[in-house]
Amino acid sequence: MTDQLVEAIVDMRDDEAVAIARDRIAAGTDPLEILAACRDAMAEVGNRFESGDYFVPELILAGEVLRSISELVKPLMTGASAQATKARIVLGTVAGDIHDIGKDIVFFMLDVNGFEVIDLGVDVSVQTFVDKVGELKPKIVALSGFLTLAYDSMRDTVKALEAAGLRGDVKIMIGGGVVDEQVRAFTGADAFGLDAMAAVNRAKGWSEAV
Ligand code: B12
Repeated sequence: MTDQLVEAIVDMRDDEAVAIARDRIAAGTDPLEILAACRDAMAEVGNRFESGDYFVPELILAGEVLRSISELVKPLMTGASAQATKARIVLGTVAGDIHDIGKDIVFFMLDVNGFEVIDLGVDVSVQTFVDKVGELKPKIVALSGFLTLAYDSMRDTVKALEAAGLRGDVKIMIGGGVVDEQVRAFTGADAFGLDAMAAVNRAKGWSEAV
């Protein structure tokens, strides 16, 4: 089935894409459905980039459209269940990777669900994660990354937390690009998640268990 929003994003009709998202919001469409359409569109933009039909400017434009749409959608998600702080979470995009749109959505969803989230930003060095975990003593560390090389950075970060004697104090989840059980095992993280709701559900499970 073709989706007008997906097509508009993929075809770089940025104003139209934002207008369609606005209309859907006005019509009461579930914000998660709108984000799912964005994800499909980004996957197709990624495919075209890989096949040489699109270049970095298209990635940038698609990223900007997605950011505009997620800004529209975010306020609708505040109903999720803002309640007392559940647990402190340190979040960041790992070393060598600057993709932050997915991470920012994860930040937002954790925040509105009552977690205290400290966002370290993008291209976060292994040492910064170690320093911040030592200083802030979070219960959970959330590592984001969209590049294949991010898997190495995730693994290095987990190993460095271990070496610093901090691994036993935290649960670690990873997410971003193509993550699965194999990647989780490679990195040494405790869990992986495919979207922001998975991050929230995992964090809820962990904060209730500890
Ligand atoms: C937009 C984009 C960019 C933008 C990023 C803008 C920004 N501020 O983030 C720009 C133009 C900067 C960019 C740059 C590059 N990019 Co880029 N980019 C993309 C694109 C098209 C979309 C990514 C995105 O934002 N998706 C939208 C979000 C919302 O997606 P989402 O997956 O639904 O997000 C959810 C999950 O990821 C999850 N999640 C995220 N973090 C976490 C964390 C945890 C703990 C959990 C549980 C869940 C979780 O929750 C999110 C919300 O629900 C992807 C293609 C794709 N298929 O993803 C390529 C892609 C990721 N980029 C790619 C490449 C190659 C690059 C460049 C190297 C290009 C270049 N030659 O310069 C550079 C790398 C720069 C760097 N060092 O990081 C490749 C990566 C290939 C690979 N496997 O390594 C991809 C896959 C494109 C492709 N198919 O080739 N890129």
